[in-house]
Amino acid sequence: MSTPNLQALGWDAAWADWLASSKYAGAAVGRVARMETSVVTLWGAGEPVLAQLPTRLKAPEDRPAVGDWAVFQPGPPTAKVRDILPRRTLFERRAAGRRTQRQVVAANVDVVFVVSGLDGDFNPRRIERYLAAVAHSKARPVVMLTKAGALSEGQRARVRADSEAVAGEAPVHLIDVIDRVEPDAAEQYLGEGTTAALVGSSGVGKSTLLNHWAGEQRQETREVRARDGRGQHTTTHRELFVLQGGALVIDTPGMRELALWADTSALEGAFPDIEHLAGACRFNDCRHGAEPSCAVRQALAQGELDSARFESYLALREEVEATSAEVEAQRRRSDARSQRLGRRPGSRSGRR
Ligand SMILES: Nc1nc2c(ncn2[C@@H]2O[C@H](COP(=O)(O)OP(=O)(O)OP(=O)(O)O)[C@@H](O)[C@H]2O)c(=O)[nH]1
Ligand SMILES: [Mg+2]
Ligand SMILES: [Zn+2]
Repeated sequence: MSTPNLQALGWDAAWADWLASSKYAGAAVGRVARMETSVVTLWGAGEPVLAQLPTRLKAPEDRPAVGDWAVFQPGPPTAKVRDILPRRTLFERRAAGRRTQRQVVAANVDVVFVVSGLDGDFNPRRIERYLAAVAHSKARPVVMLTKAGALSEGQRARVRADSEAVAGEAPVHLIDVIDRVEPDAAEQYLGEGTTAALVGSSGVGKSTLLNHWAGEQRQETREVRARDGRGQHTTTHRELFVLQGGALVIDTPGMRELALWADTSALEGAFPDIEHLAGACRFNDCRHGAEPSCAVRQALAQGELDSARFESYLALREEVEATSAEVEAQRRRSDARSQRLGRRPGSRSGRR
C-alpha cells in the first residue's frame, strides 16, 4: 500500500517553514497514522514507515499522538523517530492510574466531533466535559448526536434544546446514518485537508460515522450489549483515515471516562454563558461562592442559569484545579529530588 503524499496529509507552508528553519532541515517527515506502544506508523513517504521511538519520546505523556508530524531517520535497519513538530492543537486527557499524567489522544486536529448516542448514552453533563477537553485542545468542537432515528419529532426537539443549552458555541447535529436522519450533516466540516477526530464513549457510533463518510467499511463496528446498552470497545487503536474528498479523520477507541487534563481557561471556552455572567460579578476573581454581588449566583437565583449546569461547572473546575495542584506538587518533589542528586531542576532525567 502506498500512502498519500505529505500535501494530501495536510502538510503546508507553515509546517515546511518550521522544518526548514530547524536543525532538522532536509530531514524526512511523516504524519503519525497509527500508534502502538513504542512503534509509530508514519505516512507521507511512499510506503508506510514503521518507526521506533527514542527513549525521550516513550513515556506515555511524551509519546507522539496520531496526527502528529514526526521527523524521522529512515532505515535500514529500522526507521527512528527523531522529533515531533510543535503541535497546533492537541486533544489530551488525564491518564487513568495513580500517577498524575496526561495522555495524548490526537494531535493537529482542526475539528473534534463529540459523538454521543441518543439510545441511552445521552447525558448533557458528559457533553460539557468533552467540550471542555475540546476547548483545551484548541480544535473546533462539533456535537454529533447519533441514532436519532428512533426518536419522535417531539423527543428530537427536546434533545436538541437540551444539547444546545450546554453546547455553547459548538454546533449540534442530530443524525442517524442508518435510518438516514441528516446523514450528511458532517460534510460541511470535512473539507479537503481538514483533520477531524471522533471521540466519545464506546458504542456511540464513531466508527459507523467514519465508514459512512468513507463510503465503505474501513473499521469494524459492533452492536452495543443488549444487557446495558454499552459499547463493546470494538475499536482498539487510534488511527488516521483519508476520505475520498481529501479530509483526514482519526477514529479513536471509546473512552470509559474522560478525565480532564486542562486549565481553567478551557472551562471558559466550554461555559461561555457562565463566563459572560462572571463579567458582571463585583470581584474579577469571583469564584461564584459566597462573594457579594455575584452575577452568576444572581442568575441562578433568578432561574436564568440552570443549576445542574452550574454544579457541573463547579465540579469540572474542582477537577481541573486538583489535577493542576497534583502536577505542581509532583514537579516540586522531582525538583527536590534532582537537587539532592545534583541535577538541574526540571531536567528530563530529574523528571522521571
Ligand atoms: N440505528 C443506528 N445505529 C447506529 C448508528 N450509529 C451507530 N450505530 C450502531 O451502534 C453500534 C456501535 O457502533 P460503532 O460504530 O461500533 O461504535 P463506536 O463508537 O465506534 O464504538 P467503539 O469502537 O467501541 O468505541 C453498531 O451496532 C452500529 O450499527 C446510527 O446512527 N443509527
Ligand atoms: Mg469504533
Ligand atoms: Zn461571581
